[in-house]
Amino acid sequence: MISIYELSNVLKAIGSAYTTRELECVMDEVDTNKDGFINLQEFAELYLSFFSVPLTLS
Ligand SMILES: [Ca+2]
Repeated sequence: MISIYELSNVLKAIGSAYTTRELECVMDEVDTNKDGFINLQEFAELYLSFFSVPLTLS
C-alpha cells in the first residue's frame, strides 16, 4: 500500500507537485476506505483520474 508520503513522491515523479494541503485533499478523495493508505484499487482510480486511461493490472 502507498502512504501519503509515497503518494507525494509519485505525484512529483509524474510532474505534479502538490502542497501538503492539496495532498490532504487528494488523499481524502482517493482514500475511499479511510485507512490512511492507498491500496491498489484506490491507486488504480487515482491513476485513471490523472491519465484517463485504466491502469492495466496483469
Ligand atoms: Ca485506503
